[in-house]
Amino acid sequence: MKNIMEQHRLAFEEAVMSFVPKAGETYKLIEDAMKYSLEAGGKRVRPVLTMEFARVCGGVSISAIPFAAAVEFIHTYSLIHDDLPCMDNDDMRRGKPSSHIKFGEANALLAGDALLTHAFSCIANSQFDAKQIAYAVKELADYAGVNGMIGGQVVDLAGEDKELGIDELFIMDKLKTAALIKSACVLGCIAADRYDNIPVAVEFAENLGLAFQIIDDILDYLEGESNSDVVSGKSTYVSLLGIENAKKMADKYTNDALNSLSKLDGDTANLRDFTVSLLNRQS
Ligand code: GRG
Repeated sequence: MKNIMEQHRLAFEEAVMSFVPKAGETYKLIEDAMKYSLEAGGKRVRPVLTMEFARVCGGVSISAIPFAAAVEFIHTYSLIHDDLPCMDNDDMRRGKPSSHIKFGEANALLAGDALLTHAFSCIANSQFDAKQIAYAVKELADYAGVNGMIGGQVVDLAGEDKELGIDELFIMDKLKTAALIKSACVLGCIAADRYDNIPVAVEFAENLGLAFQIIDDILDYLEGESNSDVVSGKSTYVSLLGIENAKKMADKYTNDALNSLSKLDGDTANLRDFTVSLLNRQS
């Protein structure tokens, strides 16, 4: 029997393409571009967190899939835009040519825009009641917006011209990485009507998000010259703290995330295993 997070992932994979809108024949290219970037290859960390938070909070994991899809759509749009020549200029994503390499820069920009816009349609057209829908839209917009992922990306871009200190790095990653992970956990609570669990979900997600980003930096460093952030000389936890201290920092935030989970009253065993598995991941 597969573990529960793997079951969530498989259920999500089966459903995710059904959330992509059908485009008219003349402009079907946009549907193809959305599907291309959404196709399997991503780890689906955020959607499985939404589904598991819904379950831990007493809801049904598969009924949270429209919320999980919304978060994954936003995540995928951010990756498409991040790969563009005007941002990180990466030719490969999830083991395939990036969207702009495959479809051209303008269509990649539009595919990202379409995913961003449609994320809110996934929520608005879901089976949840009006309060849940309104709350989910507000939370996702806030975490993906100016004081969330977008703000983090602005700090990241500023870091191309000057070295960021460790405090700025934390500010950047709380926004760029942890904010969307927060939205995933919060939307799971909303799907189960457990608004009271949101503060703990946010605390857990901030710790997990920081651990996740520090590990991402460590993996990039180990990849060496094939990684654009390493080659461009951007500040990272590894460049500022050294590899051993970066590993200790990832351990610390993983433990903090596990401590946050102790404050939830549901069965958090799967979330615990998942948190530890992200610390030990190789990609
Ligand atoms: C362009 C608005 C805008 C934002 C971009 C998400 C992002 C901000 C940039 C992507 C680059 C990056 C390293 C972001 C940090 C978050 C992160 C580690 C993203 C990768 O997430 P994974 O590992 O990716 O979950 P997969 O492919 O597995 O879904």
